[in-house]
Amino acid sequence: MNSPAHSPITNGLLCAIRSNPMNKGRFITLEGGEGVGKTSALTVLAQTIRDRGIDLVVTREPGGTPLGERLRELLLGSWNVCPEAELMMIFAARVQHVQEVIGPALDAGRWVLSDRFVDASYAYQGGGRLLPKEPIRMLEELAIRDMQPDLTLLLDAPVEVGLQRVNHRGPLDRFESAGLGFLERVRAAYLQRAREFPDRICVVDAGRPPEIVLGDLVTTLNDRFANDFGYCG
Ligand code: ATM
Repeated sequence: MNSPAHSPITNGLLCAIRSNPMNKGRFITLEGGEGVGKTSALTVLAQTIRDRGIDLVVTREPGGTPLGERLRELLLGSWNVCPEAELMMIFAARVQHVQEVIGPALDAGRWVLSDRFVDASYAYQGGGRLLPKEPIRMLEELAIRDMQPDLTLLLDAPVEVGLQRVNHRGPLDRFESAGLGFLERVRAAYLQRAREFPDRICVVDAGRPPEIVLGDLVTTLNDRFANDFGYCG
């Protein structure tokens, strides 16, 4: 198999079936560095799922709850936040998100599409901020236990490509302005996660024109519906 960085989107077909009782909803996450096109991807993915008549909750991290959204404002602000505080704020938002939104939705048979989840902490706080993996793993265990996504779509593009896109959007936030080295480490850590969890994480080459990337995302999702999600609605 190609390395995740160069895998075509069709590697979605190779992603193995993850066990999940049929009566529970499915949990899909979207990940990627800065400027990889997550916003349009989220819209297209949500539409593709809803077109099948599925009851979908679209949410995001950090955020997704009143507490999480307040923490998000603090996290993106321009003040000094040390890496350890950043990690704990993100997990405070996450545990609230899991208990208040994600868990109840999945238990009710609804599907959840989240703009970022725990892989982002390994990428940004582990890779970007150079925090060791062990405390992240411990917080993950405490906050989400076995509530891992059924499918994660990782939009991957060279850092310079993403930066060119965010530079056109206006003032940069605390993460976007953390420097090239930080963003390179975030990308590398995401790709490392994809190598560690090839069954769950599908890497999408987001350096291509948006219409091609979005088309590939829909194909991957539809492949999943046909092969793994056991849902032919
Ligand atoms: P969005 O880019 O998805 O809006 O997320 C806001 C920031 O939160 C994002 N960087 N920027 N800009 C990365 C950061 N973040 C983390 O650092 N760790 C996490 O676990 C999550 C979920 C987000």
